Amino acid sequence: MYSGPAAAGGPPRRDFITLTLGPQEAGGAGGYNNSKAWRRRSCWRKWKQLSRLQRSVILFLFAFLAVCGVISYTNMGEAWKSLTDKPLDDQGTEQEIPGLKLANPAVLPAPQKAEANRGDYPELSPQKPPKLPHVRRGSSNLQIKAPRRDTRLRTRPGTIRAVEEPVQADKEEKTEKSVISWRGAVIEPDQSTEPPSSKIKEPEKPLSEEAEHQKEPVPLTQRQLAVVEAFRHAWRGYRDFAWGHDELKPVTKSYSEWFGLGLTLIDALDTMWILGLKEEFEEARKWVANDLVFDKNVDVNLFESTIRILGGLLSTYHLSGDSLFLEKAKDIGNRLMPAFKTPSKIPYSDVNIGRGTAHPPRWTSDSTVAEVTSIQLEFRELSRLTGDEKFQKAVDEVMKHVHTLSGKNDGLVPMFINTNSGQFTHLGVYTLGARADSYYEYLLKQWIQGGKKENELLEDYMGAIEGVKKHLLQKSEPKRLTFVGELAHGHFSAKMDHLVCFLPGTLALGVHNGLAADHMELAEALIETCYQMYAQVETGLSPEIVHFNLHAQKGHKDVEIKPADRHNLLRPETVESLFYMYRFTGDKKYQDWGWEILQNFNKYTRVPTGGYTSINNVQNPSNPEPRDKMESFFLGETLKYMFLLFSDDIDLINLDKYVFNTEAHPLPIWMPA
Ligand code: DMJ
Repeated sequence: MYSGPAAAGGPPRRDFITLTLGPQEAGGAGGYNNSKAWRRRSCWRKWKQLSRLQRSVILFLFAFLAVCGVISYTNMGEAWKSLTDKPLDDQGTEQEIPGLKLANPAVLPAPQKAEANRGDYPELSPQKPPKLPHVRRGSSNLQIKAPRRDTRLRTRPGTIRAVEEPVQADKEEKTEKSVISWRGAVIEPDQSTEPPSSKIKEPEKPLSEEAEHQKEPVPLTQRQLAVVEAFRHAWRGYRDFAWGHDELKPVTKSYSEWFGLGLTLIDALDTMWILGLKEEFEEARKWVANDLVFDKNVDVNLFESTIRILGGLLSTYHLSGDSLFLEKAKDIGNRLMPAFKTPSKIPYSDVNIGRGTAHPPRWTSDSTVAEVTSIQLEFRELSRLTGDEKFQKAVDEVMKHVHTLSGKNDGLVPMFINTNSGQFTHLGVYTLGARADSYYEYLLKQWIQGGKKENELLEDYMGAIEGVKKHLLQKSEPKRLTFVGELAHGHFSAKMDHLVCFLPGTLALGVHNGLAADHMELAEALIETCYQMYAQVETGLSPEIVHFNLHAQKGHKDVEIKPADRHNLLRPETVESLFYMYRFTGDKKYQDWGWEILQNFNKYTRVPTGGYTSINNVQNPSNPEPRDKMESFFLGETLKYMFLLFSDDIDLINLDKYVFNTEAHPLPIWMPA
């Protein structure tokens, strides 16, 4: 305690008095006094007993701490705000959050801190999807999945009703965009997807690396398992007797070459992926990596090698995310480009991929219309992936040219086009079968691929379907089956190729994408006809070509078969359309029809030592006459569509994300950036 003026000039006594006497004084009689008033007085006494220097130092320290406290409080508040204002999915690394670095990390609440630091752990970071196979469904542990970026629920239960849900959901989505699904019939071409021209500028990633969602594995159905078994059986034959060659000859346990490029193996890659056949896929991948060489002095057909090889490699790249397949796709894509060096820019049919030369068939300078107009999905996608416009430019030019050509009949095209003049030839003959079929298919599919913005494609497609209705549709007797015939110089022929059976599926796909509702009625009628092309035949398998009866005759069915047409090549078109019809309607009869067809393939075309064979006579169950050839599309298309048909999982190649090329290789629909 300060002793007063009497002590002035004497030694300062207060240090000792205060520090030593205080408590004793307070407790004078040994009693304990802890009252607030006493404590306040005591502190004040202590403070007063300090020297001025001591008091200044203490005050300075307090002031300093107070300033630091204010600064750090402000920064922490900002950091907190930036964390809580951002959606959780957008919160990336610390560096991305302004202010967070300045804050004292130790005081941040734990969950946000963990989220903000995800970038410290690459395996958890959304920017770096693991390049490893993932499990999607059942045994399909090959599939790469990008980590979840969007938490919206997409999983659908595996029931038929679940198939109907997307129709409803789709309707709602489309209402927002002023587009009505097939039950409506309004087209709004201006969807929110990017135009191809702007998508082409930058190389793209595979779809598997886009925002995808994890979902519960969907168990395979019994019928899907039967397809897996069939595939394995077919693959065993190919592996044992034709490995690395184009096609298996299962009866003679040998192989045939067409291009010498392992056609069956490449065509089957994405089917193995989709079926979840990991070991088979890995083995085939090794062959692609080590043995697939395009630098060969060999003539290949532009169309066939585009849809099977380029298409197969691109889709496998998308499903697996494995850049090996993109590299191979680029290689073959570049090697096919000389085909477009023609006076008219309509490509030649054949290319020598080793020499870089191209030519038409020896007997003509014509190309087939379906061939030059059914390579677009693949080349356009190659441009999008590589950022190199030349592929897309070349094929778009063909479409633009064909759009303007005369010689069409209400949207129906002739079968040939001349590579010098660029004009249609052999005018007056119209079919939806061989040589014209996929022209119509690709009009619609390119329009879908490009985000429904290329109006000329849509116009040509809609016009062509009107042409089909006007000129080619008839009903048979006695069952009144609706079928698509042919027109030759004004004369109707009741002939229909099995190839035409792609049409119901394509029509249904168009309606799913907002096109006229009456196309769905036509699709339903036509798929019934295609099924009858199997059901009315002795083996339950369709011939290559049928003729329909236009007049009722006692004892005659609707379907007549000429001796030259009674072979079956294991073609996919009917199964393909059954898949689309089931996906969009959920009507189980389509699955049942497909199941019958699979059983008949097993009964009449399965070769015990491995593989399936095309047959010569679908009308003779006791001897269908094996032709000793398994076409690559049996693995690339027929069994793939079977497997998809028997699935209730609409996300198993979601048709709002992928469009199948004409060889059943799914390619992504271009989404907005
Ligand atoms: C396949 O190569 C393709 O589906 C093509 O469009 C038509 N021919 C076969 C299948 O039948």
